[in-house]
Amino acid sequence: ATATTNHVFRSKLPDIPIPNHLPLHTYCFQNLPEFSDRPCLIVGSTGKSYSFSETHLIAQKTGAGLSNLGIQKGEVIMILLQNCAEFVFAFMGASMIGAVTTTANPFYTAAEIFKQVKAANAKLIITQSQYVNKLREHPSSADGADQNNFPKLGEDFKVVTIDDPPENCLHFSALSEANEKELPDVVIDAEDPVALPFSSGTTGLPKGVILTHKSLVTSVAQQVDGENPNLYLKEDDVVLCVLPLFHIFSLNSVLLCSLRAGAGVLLMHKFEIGTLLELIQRYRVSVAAVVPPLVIALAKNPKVAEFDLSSIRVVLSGAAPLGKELEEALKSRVPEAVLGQGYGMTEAGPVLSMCMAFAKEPMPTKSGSCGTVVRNAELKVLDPETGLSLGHNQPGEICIRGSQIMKGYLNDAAATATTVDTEGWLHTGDVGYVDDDNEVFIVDRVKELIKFKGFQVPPAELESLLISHPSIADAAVVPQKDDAAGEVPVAFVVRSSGLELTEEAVKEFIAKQVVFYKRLHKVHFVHAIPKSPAGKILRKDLRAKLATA
Ligand code: AYL
Repeated sequence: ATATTNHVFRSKLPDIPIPNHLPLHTYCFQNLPEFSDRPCLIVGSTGKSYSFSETHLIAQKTGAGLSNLGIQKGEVIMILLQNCAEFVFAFMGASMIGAVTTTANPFYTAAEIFKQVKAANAKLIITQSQYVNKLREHPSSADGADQNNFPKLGEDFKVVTIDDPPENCLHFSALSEANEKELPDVVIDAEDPVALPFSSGTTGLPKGVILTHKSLVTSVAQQVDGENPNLYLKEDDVVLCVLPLFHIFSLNSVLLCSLRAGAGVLLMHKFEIGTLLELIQRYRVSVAAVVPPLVIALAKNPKVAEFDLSSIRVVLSGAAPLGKELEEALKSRVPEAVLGQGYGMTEAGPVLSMCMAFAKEPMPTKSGSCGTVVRNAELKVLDPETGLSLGHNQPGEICIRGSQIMKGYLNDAAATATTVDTEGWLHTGDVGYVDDDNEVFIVDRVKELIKFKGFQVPPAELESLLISHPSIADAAVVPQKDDAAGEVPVAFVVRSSGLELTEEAVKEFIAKQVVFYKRLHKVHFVHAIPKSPAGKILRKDLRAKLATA
């Protein structure tokens, strides 16, 4: 290894002019005249499709409708939906009136939803009737929250459903059938927020991540713009959208990139292997964005052999590490396709690196690599000891700088300051290195975050719930490796009195309050949680304990 240097890594592709002065919707629909009649959205479950011009028009109507319902520039709406066309109309429509969209998982419990509604100050929620009950029942105050402190349906926020509206709710047609001529004439600054996904980042509870028009335009351009785009999407591509749009991977790299490039988006509201294979075959899906658990299904499920997947030319895996053996196993199933990874983090806008084999003029890549840093950005690898940036092949904390990264966390200057330093570098909490060919390899994570099938499980959230239990004195939650999910959360718990509290009771207590993927898979009772003199949980020690158990 060479001595420490101040090394900055760049893309192998030249920088390009990026029109990041434009609002996101203007940028995404900028090339629309070239493909206005081509299919833009295809709804897998019904076969209904919307052309680019139809999608653009309904988004405008939806923007006008949001405005008619009182949503103003800078205000937040929440989309609480599985993948569907309405998701797209609402997100783009909100952008058109300068409003901000926060997205959440419709499987969240009432408590999880309310925390986000409150933190984001959402004025309107777009959902499905089956989830409305969760918006009425005020979550139990397990974390000591005051019942009167919760926003109320009808008073603090309106609810719109995409199906038959329950009492006090409106139907989505109130938005999508508004007169597009009533779209208000708002002036949008590139630095205005447009999306507010929630992420726990390197530490603590989920926080609102402010992504501006400039961030998202830059990120999309880094992927699909230029004479030699890093992620080459064309008009005749059909891009699989089975990963949830409420997560930034799918929202950015699937939806926004396809809109910009003129590719069709095949929407699937949930993952089911049979339906997925059938739709891939029927619509001749050419680009598939996946997460490692989906790669497992495609590589191992015997049903795969019964379908024609020869249309797939690109498989993009992201959001969690993809093992080499798994990559090889998938290769044998789709031999014509190029397989590679994207590496992202919500706060990074989100894409840091992308496989160069996806470029219009592809370059060879190695199995296991997460791609090369995107163009118009700088990446460095920090030595945790010296704070200096490292050269090739030396692992350290990955940092990224560029116009795509978040503006900051919502109402949390302290967390923003620990994540983005004064020179503009975003510290990811991921450990990785850049090899001699400038390919990025992620080898570890120094942040708390647990990833279950690519979904975030913030330990601090589970720890605060655990500590709220009357019989628990202290607790820590760490990841445990798992073949199917990548990682699962397991807890170390100190009982406050006696030995009555059982593992089952602890698991049950958590399961009632959180979405399925945050459930504890194991509880270890201990006498004390190992902590540093400053009181920080020594997570490494606990993880090591699990590894040797
Ligand atoms: P968040 N390999 C290993 N770890 C990964 C990878 C990868 N390819 N991608 C993401 N991670 C981990 O905010 C890493 O620890 O965003 C990172 O800090 O939910 C964390 O997940 C961030 O989790 C793309 C490709 C977006 C990927 C993404 C990832 C968004 C996940 C767009 O094109």
